Amino acid sequence: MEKWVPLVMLLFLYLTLLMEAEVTYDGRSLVIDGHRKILFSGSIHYPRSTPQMWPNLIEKAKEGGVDVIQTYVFWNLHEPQPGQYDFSGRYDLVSFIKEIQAQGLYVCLRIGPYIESEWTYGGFPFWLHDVTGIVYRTDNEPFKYYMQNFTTKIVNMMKSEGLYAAQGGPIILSQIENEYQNIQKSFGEEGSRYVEWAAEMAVGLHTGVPWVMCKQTDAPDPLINTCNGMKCGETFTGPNSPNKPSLWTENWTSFYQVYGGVPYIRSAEDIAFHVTLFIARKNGSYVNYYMYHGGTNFGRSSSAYVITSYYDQAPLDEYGLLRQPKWGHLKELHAAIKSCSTTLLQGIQTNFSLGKMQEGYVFEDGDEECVAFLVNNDSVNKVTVQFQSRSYELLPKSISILPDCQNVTFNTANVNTKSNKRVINPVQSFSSTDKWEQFQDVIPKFEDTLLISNQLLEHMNLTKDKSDYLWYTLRFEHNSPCTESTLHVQSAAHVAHAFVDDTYIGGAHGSHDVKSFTLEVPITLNEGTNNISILSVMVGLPDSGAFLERRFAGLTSVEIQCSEESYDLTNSTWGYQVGLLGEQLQIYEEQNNSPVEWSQIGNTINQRLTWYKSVFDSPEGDDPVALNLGSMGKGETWVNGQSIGRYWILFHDSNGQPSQALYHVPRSFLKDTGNVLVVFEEGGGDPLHISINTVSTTYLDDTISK
Ligand SMILES: *[C@@H]1O[C@H](CO)[C@@H](O)[C@H](O)[C@H]1NC(C)=O
Ligand SMILES: *[C@@H]1O[C@H](CO)[C@@H](O)[C@H](O)[C@H]1NC(C)=O
Ligand SMILES: *[C@@H]1O[C@H](CO)[C@@H](O)[C@H](O)[C@H]1NC(C)=O
Ligand SMILES: *[C@@H]1O[C@H](CO)[C@@H](O)[C@H](O)[C@H]1NC(C)=O
Ligand SMILES: *[C@@H]1O[C@H](CO)[C@@H](O)[C@H](O)[C@H]1NC(C)=O
Ligand SMILES: *[C@@H]1O[C@H](CO)[C@@H](O)[C@H](O)[C@H]1NC(C)=O
Ligand SMILES: *[C@@H]1O[C@H](CO)[C@@H](O)[C@H](O)[C@H]1NC(C)=O
Ligand SMILES: CC(=O)N[C@H]1CO[C@H](CO)[C@@H](O)[C@@H]1O
Ligand SMILES: CC(=O)N[C@H]1CO[C@H](CO)[C@@H](O)[C@@H]1O
Repeated sequence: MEKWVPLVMLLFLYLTLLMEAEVTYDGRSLVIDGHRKILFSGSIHYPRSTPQMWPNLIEKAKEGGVDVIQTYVFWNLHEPQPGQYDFSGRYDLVSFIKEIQAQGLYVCLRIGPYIESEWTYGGFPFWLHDVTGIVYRTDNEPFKYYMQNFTTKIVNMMKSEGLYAAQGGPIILSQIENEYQNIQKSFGEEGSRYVEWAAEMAVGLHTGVPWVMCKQTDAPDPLINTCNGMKCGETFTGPNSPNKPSLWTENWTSFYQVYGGVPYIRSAEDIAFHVTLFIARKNGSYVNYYMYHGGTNFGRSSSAYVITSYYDQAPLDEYGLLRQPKWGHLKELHAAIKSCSTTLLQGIQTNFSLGKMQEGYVFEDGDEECVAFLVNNDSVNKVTVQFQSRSYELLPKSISILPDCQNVTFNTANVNTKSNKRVINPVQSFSSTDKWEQFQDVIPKFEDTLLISNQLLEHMNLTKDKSDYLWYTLRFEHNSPCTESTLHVQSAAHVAHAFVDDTYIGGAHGSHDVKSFTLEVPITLNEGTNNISILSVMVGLPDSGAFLERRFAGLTSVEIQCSEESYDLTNSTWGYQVGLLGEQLQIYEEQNNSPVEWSQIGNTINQRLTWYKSVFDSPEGDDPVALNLGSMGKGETWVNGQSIGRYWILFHDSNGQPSQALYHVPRSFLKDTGNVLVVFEEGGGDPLHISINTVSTTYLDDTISK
């Protein structure tokens, strides 16, 4: 036996050597195993879908001509408390990467660990806020300690699973920090020192693959500065060294959507134009679509005012279905570029004018190989240009690709893929009152509150992101007669609902762009004690900007105007309660013994602070499932104890429509029968008109596709 061991080991060593890929770069591209590569990459974030969806999403990306899957790493999910880690279920980063590897694609791992990404607190775990002396993202010892600790944890995990290309794994590229240049000025010298430190720290982890810093023009060697944006073919100032390639880490396929906003539709033609321009004009050799699949911000994971559906307009929609013609048009573009990538990567680039608004780019490799791009930047007129004594008609705002400098194989404005549209099939309704039970949440009494302070405390510092909700409650003694009294509340974010005794008197909210707001409502005061309670609500934590640790949310001043008198209650004695009773009791969990008495619902709709519960069977088939919550107001929904996200129907967009009415319920959250649906309604809604739907797409000539 013993004799065999060295032989087996040798064989094993030989096999691993065969598979190990060295990743370096030069002025043209990443160099994998000695070969330059043009790579198309697509962002898919593992916690925004489910492990059951991953294989299909990756397969569709691969079929669409994507070579690399790019993902952020979500620190707040993985380290909910310092030193306590969670990599289970949707958070299973290693399984996600192994699935990508199994399908033969590469990975770009953007560790951050600051990620922004419209993710609550930009991906930071909230406990960082309470670390003594911390200032995020600058030359600050406590911050650097935790950043290095988490980055090291992830890198070591990848290494121990053999996931770096240098070990035979799929990871070819990694990212430290994220668009730091946006805030660097706020930190002066300390900011520059931090960039140096972050680069050195990352390189010191010896992953064997290059690191990038995106939107960081001065990324220190050997890190590569990369471009984020919609038009990197026009905006990118280029690599900061001739030895570094032009890489585009975020080419936005759409834009994230906020409550009150409308979807940002970016056409397939426009994306194709700018991707091609980046390759032709900037020698671009890596383009990542942000997002290729956006998915869902489950639970309370979205950042301030960002809706639950994420980049639904991406080539794969929220449900993972092809969005056509985007997916198909980009697939054709990828094939056209790949057909001539050797020439693009080895050839010499020249450019020339073809007219006032027309230009050409040619890549020539010796006398044999030649690739041309003919650009028409006129967005109105098509034009005919002469190139190498042949005529070419160029469509408005388009680029023609000529892999042999003769024949056009692709024009960015000429879409051959058929368009499709989404079909929503209602399969179940909840229209009868006996399908529902309800539980009325309770407005806390001042004397029951556990925390008292004689000032208005900051919202996030109390909730620690364990809940969206914070009650501010006080007793107001009042003995003089008073006509036309009003309550004035100022809040720094995001929503406030005011109650006197148990009666609702009014509410107000801010928006993504203007977070502060004023609530001004008439109030009828009793002689004697008045119990005033204000529910402050956040819709996700902020995710960007300098000094995130110092942000202020919640109430900033409260005043009662009574006849000529004005009572400033800002520094009165306030009692606080974090979260709702139903949240504390976790009544959305699947339980045999409910901790509360659920009651039959009456005919009353539009009740505030009400929990609703029902049961439903899984729709037949495999089509994705969605709840239509269009009849509700604002709140959060759970299916079998798992939160499918916040909803906010009452916040209409400029067309008078809710920004999102349909909410994805992943198939893997469902059982065949007896699924428990729990809805917490904050603003008043009608549960009888909620419906269960399946989602599919149809091509505009009516053939159903998946
Ligand atoms: C990270 O911090 C934890 C404690 O929170 C410690 O156990 C661990 O050793 C640290 N890891 C590194 C790589 O510093
Ligand atoms: C592209 O590469 C060519 C060499 O083939 C070089 O002359 C040119 O300056 C590069 N263009 C850009 C924008 O980097
Ligand atoms: C070639 O491209 C460069 C950079 O975009 C531009 O400044 C120059 O005018 C172009 N040359 C011609 C002949 O169009
Ligand atoms: C096209 O024209 C616009 C102005 O209309 C300009 O901003 C842009 O840089 C031009 N792009 C190219 C590729 O020439
Ligand atoms: C957060 O609350 C703690 C008490 O719980 C207090 O000591 C601290 O000053 C507060 N921090 C901020 C930034 O409000
Ligand atoms: C205010 O709350 C106190 C204690 O909870 C209660 O005794 C009193 O009746 C309430 N006042 C009114 C007007 O409801
Ligand atoms: C409330 O107290 C704070 C300090 O605790 C003070 O700065 C502020 O001026 C006071 N506001 C009012 C309206 O009295
Ligand atoms: C860097 C960059 O190109 N940013 C652009 C991204 O797209 C938006 C919307 O079109 C532009 O406003 C930015 O300038
Ligand atoms: C594959 C292909 O279409 N080749 C054509 C390219 O253009 C030349 C000259 O215009 C034709 O002769 C080829 O047949």
